[in-house]
Amino acid sequence: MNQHDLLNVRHASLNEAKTAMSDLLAKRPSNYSLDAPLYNDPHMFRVDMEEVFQKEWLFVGMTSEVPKKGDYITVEVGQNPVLVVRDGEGNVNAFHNTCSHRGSLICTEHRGKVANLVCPYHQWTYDLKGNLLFAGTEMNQDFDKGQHGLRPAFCKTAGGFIFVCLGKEAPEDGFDEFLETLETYMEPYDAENTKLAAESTMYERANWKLVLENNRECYHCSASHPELLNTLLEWDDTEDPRAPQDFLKHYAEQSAQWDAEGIPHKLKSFGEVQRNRIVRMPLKKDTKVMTIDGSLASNKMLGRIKNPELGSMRILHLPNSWSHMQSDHFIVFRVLPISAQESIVTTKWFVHKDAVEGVDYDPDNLRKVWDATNEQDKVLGERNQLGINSLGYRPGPYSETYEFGVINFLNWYSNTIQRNLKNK
Ligand code: 3BY
Ligand code: FES
Ligand code: FE
Repeated sequence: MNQHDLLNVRHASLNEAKTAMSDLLAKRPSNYSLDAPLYNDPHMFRVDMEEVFQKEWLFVGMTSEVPKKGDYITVEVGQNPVLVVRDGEGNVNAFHNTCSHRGSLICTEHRGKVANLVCPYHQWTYDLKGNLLFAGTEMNQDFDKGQHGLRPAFCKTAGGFIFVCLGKEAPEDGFDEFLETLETYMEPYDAENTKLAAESTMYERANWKLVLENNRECYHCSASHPELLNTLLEWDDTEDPRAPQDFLKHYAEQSAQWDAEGIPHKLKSFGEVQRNRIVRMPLKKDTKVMTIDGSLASNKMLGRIKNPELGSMRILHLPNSWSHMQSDHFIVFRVLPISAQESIVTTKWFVHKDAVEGVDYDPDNLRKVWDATNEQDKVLGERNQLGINSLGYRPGPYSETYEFGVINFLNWYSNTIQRNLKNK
């Protein structure tokens, strides 16, 4: 496709965009970056929203953010406001955050606590399972409350993670198997007994896929992430062919201890082309966690953990999350698209629920490395977007050793879009 053809794509209607997208994806070389419209065209973006973000499982938050009955968080998946609330039985439920009366938002904050879900417009009131309890006294006599509950979204939790799916049906693709393993790998952390210690919300002028691509490789790390590289080893997993002898020795020593302590660490991957993966990676020798100097950030270790050197357990969930679980705190990342060239990246740091701010941990120290790293990655992503918008942009080749994670991500993306477009 030449640049003129690519520009024509910008004017296509949504259906034409779907056809154009299928064609672009079907003929793309899988080791090359995508054609520009897939990163910057508003119609293509709508297809991403319909076929990926409105159909696939998404990471939204952690169960410890809604520890008690009536605690809720809200999240915006494109134009879809979603609310996630803990009910009286301890279950976490997700609903479209839109009232069954005339559609107003119900929960207007990003987190809070309620007895029931009360719409601020005309006070229709729903219980924590989404049943309509009260619709004022003004409705007709034949009004059936049973027909007007909140619209649920699929919601699953495992190992403290909350996932939602806005589709008509929830895709499987190894997801339950991933959740079972997540439960096992997260057991030492007792994520339910953690608390949110710090949060950052970053607005980035970059397509969501550029944010993900950037995260899926460390090719850029040595030039851009001095703070992160105080502790992070650049290999993406312990089977990385680039890993040198001294890394393998360090890993052998650490993993022998982890095995003795019953701490899971082996690489597991699920679904198509590693849609989900979990692996524990050691951090650099003589460092414990991702702080500036590698020393612990909190005095209270998580869960049943005794060994401060648990490296970082990395959990990937395409399309929108990665994380770093360490001995004294963990960090989760969530990407949500706003438009073709805008995304929101949310980072949250969790510590033991009994750790006391200012006594056991200093939030500034806790977040310093990843605040710096996120800022650096934002600049990289935004520059990437600007260059891709140029008439001079042509898809370029990925390094198969350094950028295999990017190749996997785009293969997952491409397969998912093509499959979902066919299944409609
Ligand atoms: O967060 C990660 O998974 C790392 C850090 C930078 C690149 N990425 C592979
Ligand atoms: Fe919610 Fe009217 S829109 S009560
Ligand atoms: Fe980075």
